[in-house]
Amino acid sequence: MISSVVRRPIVKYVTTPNISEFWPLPDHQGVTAQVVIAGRNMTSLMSVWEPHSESPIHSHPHEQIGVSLQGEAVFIIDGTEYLVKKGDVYYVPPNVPHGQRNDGDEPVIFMECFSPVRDDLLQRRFEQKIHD
Ligand code: NI
Repeated sequence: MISSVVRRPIVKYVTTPNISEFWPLPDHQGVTAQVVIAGRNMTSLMSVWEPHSESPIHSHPHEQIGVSLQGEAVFIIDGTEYLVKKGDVYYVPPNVPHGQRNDGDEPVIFMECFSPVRDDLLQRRFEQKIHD
């Protein structure tokens, strides 16, 4: 039997990121972020990487797919470095060690999606396994 119950959406359908709501991403240097949309099965994050900022090498069970909206950065994925330029799209498989850094003099902006939901980021935390 098909339910006629319409489930209430848990997010707005359309939203505009507000730069004033960005918060520092723990364990990162020079990175601020905002959860743009919290979906049922995925989390969308926008992040701003100041010049010479970087993340730790870390891993998480979530798939991570993103695009550079501005600037270029180096991704280290499973030990290999990749240059991600404006408009480039990247994919990080689950549980693969990775990190990012901005070697340039311009801020970099990423829009990313994680699946499943990043509960830690919804609570403004960063609780991934950090690798030496
Ligand atoms: Ni990650």
